[in-house]
Amino acid sequence: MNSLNTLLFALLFAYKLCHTRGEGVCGDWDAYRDEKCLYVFDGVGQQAYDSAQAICENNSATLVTIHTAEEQAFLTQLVFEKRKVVDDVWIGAHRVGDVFKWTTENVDVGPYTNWAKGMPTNLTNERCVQMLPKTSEVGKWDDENCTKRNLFVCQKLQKWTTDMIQQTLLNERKQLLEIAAELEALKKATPFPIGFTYAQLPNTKEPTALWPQYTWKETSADHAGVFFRVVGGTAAPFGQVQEEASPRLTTMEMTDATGYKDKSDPIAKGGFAKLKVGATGGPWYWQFDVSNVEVRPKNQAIRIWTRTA
Ligand SMILES: [Ca+2]
Repeated sequence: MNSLNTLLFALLFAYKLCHTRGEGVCGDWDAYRDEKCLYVFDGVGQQAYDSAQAICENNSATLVTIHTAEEQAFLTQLVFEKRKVVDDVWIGAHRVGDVFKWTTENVDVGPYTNWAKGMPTNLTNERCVQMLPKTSEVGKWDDENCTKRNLFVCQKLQKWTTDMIQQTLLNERKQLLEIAAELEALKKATPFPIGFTYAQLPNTKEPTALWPQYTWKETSADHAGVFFRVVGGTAAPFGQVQEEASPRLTTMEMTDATGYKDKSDPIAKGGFAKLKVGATGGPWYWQFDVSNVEVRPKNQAIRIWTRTA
């Protein structure tokens, strides 16, 4: 298994762990994914923040912490809809100096936050964080005096039995093998291998914008000004540049009544043909202008790109 597959294995394993439901391991607590068991303490009366934390600890738990919008949504639903709480509820964050921290994890709150409008007020005596029950801002956070008495939510890690772990691992292994096979197929199906050439027509996006996951280099200069034609017929061999050519005046020749013949020098492209036209009273010369324009069909310049990485 290469390093990409190893990484994928680890990520998928972590992902699946998070998505395996934790029912049955939390008893009368509520399972959040397979991470936590949550309990809304609404039967022990409202408590000050420290007291709420102590009650959690007596239950081998801590006040709840929230790190994602999904976690918040689950908690909001659990507390205010399922348990129908109508009061403010402590969560496990408090302010130290200017910074809010998750109390038991001792890490700063964020980057996910869910402050109510205008919160935190950061008043000197408002150092603990509660969730609000009001419909307009249900689940939103507000800093509040830690001595205020609130309901509260405790969390603890789920404890898995070895049977659960084994069954999960077996299921994961089976799915991972299937996914690894799909990944292999996908890798083979990469649409643009390195070296792939892309012709960019006018008014279309550059491949660097269309497929930014690849590295592209403009290679127009390798083909500057050149038209393309299919090999065969009077075309040059594959890959060889055939210099331009067009029918044009190259020599002038004349014969007069006496049989006198004269012939011009070879006429350079874009040059003049000079030819003597009379032996007596002359000589006289005609000059013929030869144009120096390439023969070309109507055309529009394009760009060529090559994928380099
Ligand atoms: Ca406040």
